[in-house]
Amino acid sequence: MKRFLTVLAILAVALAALPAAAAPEMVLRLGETHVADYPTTKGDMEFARLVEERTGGRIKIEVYHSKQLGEEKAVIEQVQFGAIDFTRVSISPLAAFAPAFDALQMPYLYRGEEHMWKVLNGPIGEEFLNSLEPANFVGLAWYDSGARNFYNSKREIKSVADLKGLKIRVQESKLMMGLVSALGAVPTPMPFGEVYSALQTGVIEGAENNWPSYFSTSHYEVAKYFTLDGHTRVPEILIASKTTMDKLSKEDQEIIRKAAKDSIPFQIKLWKEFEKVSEEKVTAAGSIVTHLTPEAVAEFQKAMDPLYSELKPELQEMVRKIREVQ
Ligand code: GTR
Repeated sequence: MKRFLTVLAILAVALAALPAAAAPEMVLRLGETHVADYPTTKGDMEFARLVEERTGGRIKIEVYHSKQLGEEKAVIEQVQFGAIDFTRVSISPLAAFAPAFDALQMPYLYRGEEHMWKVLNGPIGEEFLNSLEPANFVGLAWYDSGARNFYNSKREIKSVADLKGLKIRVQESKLMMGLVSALGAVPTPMPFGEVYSALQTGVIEGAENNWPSYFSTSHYEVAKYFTLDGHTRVPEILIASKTTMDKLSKEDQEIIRKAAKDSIPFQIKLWKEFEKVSEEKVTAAGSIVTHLTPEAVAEFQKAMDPLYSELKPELQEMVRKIREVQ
């Protein structure tokens, strides 16, 4: 009995010495459309982990993946109102709230991936992150999203003519509607989560996205023709509600900004790995991948000319600056 009591006493002393798990003072929410094991969602989670660690557990960010808080556009609206604290989105739908962002997602704008990162990591990228405040957002960080390509259920696309008349789903973005129209196809804007069944039932015949999204949404099961036309590189962005940020101390705002930036290399690394896995998986599952000839690429690029000439002068000026970045 005595021995038992001694053990109990030791245990009690040991337990009392353990630091109590601090309950967070603030729990914030981040909305994400992708599933939990998607590289971008893991980037969000890394951001949340860094914030929690660097605030000693005072600020906890809960990541609601798989559209639990709604589709992309609806979540952006709620972040604008301050009802949701953070989200990670493609800049395509964000451009409806901050039109200058169209300049960053013009077709065939970047000479390649390296050029895009030079732009995003330089003064232009910083200017865009800071430009969101009048719309009540705080731009935190850029994430990788590869290049977007067309895929469809009907036929191989080897030239612009092959796209003619195809009903192609686009994000809720005017620019993307114009892009698809310029190629002679019929743009159909629709939330991301509705694309699979729309392809399956024939409401649409195609869509466009990067390898990871094509794979992770299983669109490859219902649209097996994938053409590597790389029409756009659309960066993704982590944003906060300015309403939320304004409630925080300057120090905590800084922790959040830095944590977001520090999560970028992690997201990019996972992105690269998952791009490869996605390509392998869809090919093994029977997707037919078409590489364009240089002539066909030139034809796709030429078809985009009207989109550039229709841009507002200040956006044309931004495009010029982006192209100058070496
Ligand atoms: C993905 C992107 C999502 C969403 C989706 C779409 O590549 O990561 O945020 O914009 O495309 O096409 O709706």
